[in-house]
Amino acid sequence: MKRALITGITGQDGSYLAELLLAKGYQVHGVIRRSSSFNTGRIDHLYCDPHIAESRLTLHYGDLADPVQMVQLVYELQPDEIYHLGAQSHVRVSFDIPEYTGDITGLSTVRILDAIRRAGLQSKTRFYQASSSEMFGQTSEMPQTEQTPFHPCSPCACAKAYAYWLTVNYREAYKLHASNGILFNHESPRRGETFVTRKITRAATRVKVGLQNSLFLGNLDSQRDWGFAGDYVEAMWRMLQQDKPDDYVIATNEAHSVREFCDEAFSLLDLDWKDYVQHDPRYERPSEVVLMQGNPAKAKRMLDWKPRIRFKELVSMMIEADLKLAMRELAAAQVNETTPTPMIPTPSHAAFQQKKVHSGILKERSAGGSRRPRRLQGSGGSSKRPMRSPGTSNATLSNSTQQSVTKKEGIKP
Ligand code: NDP
Ligand code: GDR
Repeated sequence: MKRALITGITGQDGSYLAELLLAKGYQVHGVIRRSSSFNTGRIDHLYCDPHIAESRLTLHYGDLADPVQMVQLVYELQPDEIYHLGAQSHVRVSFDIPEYTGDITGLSTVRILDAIRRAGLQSKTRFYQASSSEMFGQTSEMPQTEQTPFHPCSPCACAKAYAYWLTVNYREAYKLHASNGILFNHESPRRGETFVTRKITRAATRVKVGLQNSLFLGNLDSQRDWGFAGDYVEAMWRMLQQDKPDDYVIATNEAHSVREFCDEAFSLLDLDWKDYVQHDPRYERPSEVVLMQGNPAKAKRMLDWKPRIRFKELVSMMIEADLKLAMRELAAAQVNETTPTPMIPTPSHAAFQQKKVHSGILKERSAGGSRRPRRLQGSGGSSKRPMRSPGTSNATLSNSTQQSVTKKEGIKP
């Protein structure tokens, strides 16, 4: 039975990859961070009681900042394959914590590569590095291929470029089977909620059920090549099954703007995104990657890989999943209606207050009236409205609820 070690197993890609490897009969080991709140939501469905003999998923506490523990884990497990997915992966946040990002996203790669070498596993352990299209940055070449020069333009992208070259270096210097997957943006219902696609699908569906009335975004003009995470982890696995290690672009070769994503997502719910989306410059980056589009021809030729899910299907899949989630949140908020109002509103209470503001929309829809949301009286609200102002306003919420909503928007990257 093959043994794989996944860093970042609790993330979007880690969860899909763990599913894939377990389905292929692997014994899977994952590194998780100790956290004061639960951080295993994406893999809970895969986890079995370790006392059960046939359990093939084992989790180990660890941190990519701790080289001693990583070396020990590699030495003890002697894995056949290591998928290094763990990272501080948020580009906007990397401008706030550049040094930490360099440590976790960049240096962690050399820690693991060197652990393989020092454990004498060069000829046994195959290594996958989660490289990124972000490394191309401000390139003028379109679409980008494995030959396109890098011009990273964020601390996250610079750290990824360092890790990319270390992977190439260990391959050349020590003959490690080490490959870079240069993956373009890939999304899913499991995508973190502060990345733009999930932020949009969460907001659109919450608007639909009356739990939210606005969405603050940064640059709507940037374009990304968005694929489905489930397809992309298949490519990772295929890279490590090749006789020779190499580097591959994984993409759909199709680019869409954030604006198009908003349009597609809100339209699926019969909503006009322009009624709800507002601009907030805090979500812009000091330097932006304007357009990313990748040509996966090499992956198709060498790995027999191609994306199965395209843009519209991806948006639809995410909207469908988030609508179910929003309905559950609404039901939970309705249960809370019978409990006394707390002095300091909890998120679910704040959401419920908003839902009450929006109850007019739900009534209108269920009565078969206009599909456009009814505008409420008493607008005033935010002064930051360079785009079209939304149909409803926080001014109708209680002061404390309004503060909690504003704070939440303010801290989300
Ligand atoms: P996520 O942000 O969803 O997951 C990141 C994972 O890394 C989480 O499991 C997180 O743990 C873990 N992690 C973060 N810091 C540490 C640390 N100090 N020690 C141990 N673990 C840590 O990323 P994705 O799943 O989307 O992406 C996976 C990888 O692929 C990342 O390296 C990303 O940069 C790269 N990539 C992703 C692309 C995409 O579009 N998704 C495109 C190109 C590359 P926790 O859950 O506790 O936070
Ligand atoms: P990205 O993804 O930076 O490409 O990094 P993200 O979804 O964060 O941004 C995509 C584009 O949308 C614009 N944008 C916003 N982004 C966020 N997060 N929030 C907003 O409110 C918002 N408004 C507009 C951004 O400016 C950007 O142009 C992802 C990560 O998974 C990286 O780890 C990975 O390396 C790259 O994809 C490939």
